[in-house]
Amino acid sequence: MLYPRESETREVRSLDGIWNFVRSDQANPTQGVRDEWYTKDLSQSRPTIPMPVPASYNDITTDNLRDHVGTVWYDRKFFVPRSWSKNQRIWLRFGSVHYEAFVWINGQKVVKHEIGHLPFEAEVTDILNYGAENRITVMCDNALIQTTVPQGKITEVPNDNGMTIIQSYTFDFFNYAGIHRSVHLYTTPRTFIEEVEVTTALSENNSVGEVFYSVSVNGSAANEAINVLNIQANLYDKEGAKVANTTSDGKLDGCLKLTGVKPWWPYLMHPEPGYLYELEIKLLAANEELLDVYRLKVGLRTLSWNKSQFLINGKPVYFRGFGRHEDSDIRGKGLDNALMVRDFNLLKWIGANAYRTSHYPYSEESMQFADQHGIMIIDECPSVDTENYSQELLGKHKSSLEQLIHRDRNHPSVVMWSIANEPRTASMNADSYFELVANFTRSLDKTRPITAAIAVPYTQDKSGRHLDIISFNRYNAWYSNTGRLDMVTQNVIDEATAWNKQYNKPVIMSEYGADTLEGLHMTPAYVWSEEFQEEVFARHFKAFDQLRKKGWFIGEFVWNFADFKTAQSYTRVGGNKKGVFTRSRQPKAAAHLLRKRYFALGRDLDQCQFPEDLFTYIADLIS
Ligand code: BDP
Repeated sequence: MLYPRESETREVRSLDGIWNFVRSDQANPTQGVRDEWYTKDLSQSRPTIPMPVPASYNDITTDNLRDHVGTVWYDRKFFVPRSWSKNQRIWLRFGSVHYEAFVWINGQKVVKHEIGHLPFEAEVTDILNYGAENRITVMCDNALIQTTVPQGKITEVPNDNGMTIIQSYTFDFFNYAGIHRSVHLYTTPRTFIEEVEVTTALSENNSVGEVFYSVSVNGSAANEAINVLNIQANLYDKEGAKVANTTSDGKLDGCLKLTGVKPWWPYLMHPEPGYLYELEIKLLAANEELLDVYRLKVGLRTLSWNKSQFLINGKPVYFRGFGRHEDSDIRGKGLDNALMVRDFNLLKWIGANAYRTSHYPYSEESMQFADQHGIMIIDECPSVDTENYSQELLGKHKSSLEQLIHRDRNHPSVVMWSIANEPRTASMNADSYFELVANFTRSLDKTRPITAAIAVPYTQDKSGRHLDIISFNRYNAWYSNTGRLDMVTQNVIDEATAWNKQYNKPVIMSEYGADTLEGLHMTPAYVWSEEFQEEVFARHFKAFDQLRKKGWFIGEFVWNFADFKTAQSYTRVGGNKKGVFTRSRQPKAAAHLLRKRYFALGRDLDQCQFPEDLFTYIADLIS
C-alpha cells in the first residue's frame, strides 16, 4: 500500500484534528451498532467529548477512560470540494487504528480493519457528497483475545458494583488504543498506480547500480488495455538531476541503471549516510497521455548474510542500537512529529545505527525518517508473547506480516523482519507454527533476513532453525540473579555462544537492561539506581567485546530507548523504567556511557569521527 503523496495527478487532504468521541457502555459494547449511531451525528445519540486525532484516547481525559475495555466511537464532519467529483477516484486512508476499526461515511459502511499499527484504506468515490458536507464515523474496539495479534484475555469479574470486564495481557506495554495515526482523503485518477515495488542491486565495487521497479495498476482501463499502458521511470539524485530513465513498452516493470552511484549507508558507516534518490513513476496511456504520477524515495543498497555475518553493500555490519516503543506522555501511541524528530536527534547524538520496532510496526513517517537518516530498522510485526497456537492465530499473524511487508518493503532502512517477540517457542506446536510463519515471510521477501527475539532457554527453543539470524533477550542481574553484577559477563558470553553453537547462525543480543529511576543514586550500585544501570551496561559491554572477536556476534540492543507506560503492576513504578532516556526524552547517566561506547564502536569498526563533546575535559594528564 502506497503512502499518500501529492503529485500533479493526486491531491491529499488531512482529516486530523479534534473529533467527537463517545465511550460505549462496557457492558453493552454493540449497542451503538444495534442503534445505528453511525446514521446521524454521534451527539444525537450520546453526549460527546472532544478527542484529538491522531492520539491514543486513554490519557486524554481525567476519568477512567484509560482502562476502558471494548468499543469507543469517533465522528467528525468534513467538506469535499465540488472539483473532486470530476473524473477521479477518492480514497479514505487510516495510518492505523488500534485494535479493530469499523468505518462509515454518511451512514454507509466503508471499511473494517483488524490489527493495530498498520494502514488501511477504502474507496469512497461513490459515497461522498461533492460540494457538500460529509460525516465520518469510526468505531474502535481495543479488546484483545487469544486470536488477536497481539493476544490478550477478557474476563468478567465481580467488583464493588456487581460485575466488570477486565482486559489482561502478558506483554509489557500499555494497550493504548484509538486513531493512532493520521487520517487522509486522497484522490487518484480513474486508472492509477496502485503499488510500486522496488529492489536494488550494486556492482563494480558499489559504483554501478540497478533499480528494479514493478508497478501494479488499478482502474477500468487496466484490464482491457494493460498492454497499451506504459511506465516511464525517472531517477533523480539529491540535487534533482536526472541520473537514469527508461520507458517500458507495454510492461509494468523495468530496470534503471546508473553509474557513479551513491549507495545508501547506515549512520556513521559512511560520511554521507542515508543517501536517497527520487524515483518518479509515470503511467502513460498508449497515446502518451499522462494518467498518473507517483514519486518515492529510493536508497541503493544490497543486503547479504551468511552463517556468521550480516553485510550491507558488502561490508559487515555491527548493530548498536535499541529496542524502543512508540510511547509518550498524554498522546500514548499517537503519532507526534515533535517526538519523532527529538528521538532521531537522540539516536544520532548517542551514536546508534539501528533499532527494532518492538513490538509492532511504527509509523510510516518514522520509516521515511529512518531512510533519510541512515538508521537501520529491524521491522517487527505485532506478535508478542505468542502462545496458544491456533489456525486462526496463524492466519492473523501471517496477515500482519503481509500487511507490514507490503507497507515497508521499499524502505532501504528496513534490513530485517522480526516475526515475533518472545514467542513461547518451547511448546511443541511452536516448531511447525514458526516454520509456516518464516516460510510465509520469505515467500513475500527474499531480500531480507528473518529473525525473532527469543527469550526461552536455547535448550528448549523450537523456532531458531527457521530463522536466518538469532536474536535473544536476557536480563542478567535483573530478572535472573537480581543485583548480581558479578554474574553478567560470563553468562552473556556463554548464552550467546550456546545459541551460535546450536544453530550456526549470526547472533544478536536484542534486549538487556535494568529498570532505573532517574535521580536515584546509590554506591555501591543497587537495583533501580543510575549507578546500577551503568554497571549492568558496562558488564554487558565486556561480554560483547569478547563475543565480537568470535566473528558471529553481530549486534547489541539495549532495552529500552526511553521509559514507557505499562499495565499496572507492583514491579512497575509508573511504567517500565529501563529507558536510557526518561519518558520526556532526557538522558539518564547511562546515556552518556552508552554514547561513549557506540561512538567507540563506530570509530573502531567504521572509522567514524568522535563528536567534540564526547569526552569531558578532566586534566592534562588524560587524553
Ligand atoms: C522483555 C520483553 C519487553 C519487556 C522487558 C522488560 O520483550 O517487552 O518490556 O522484557 O521486562 O521480556 O523490561
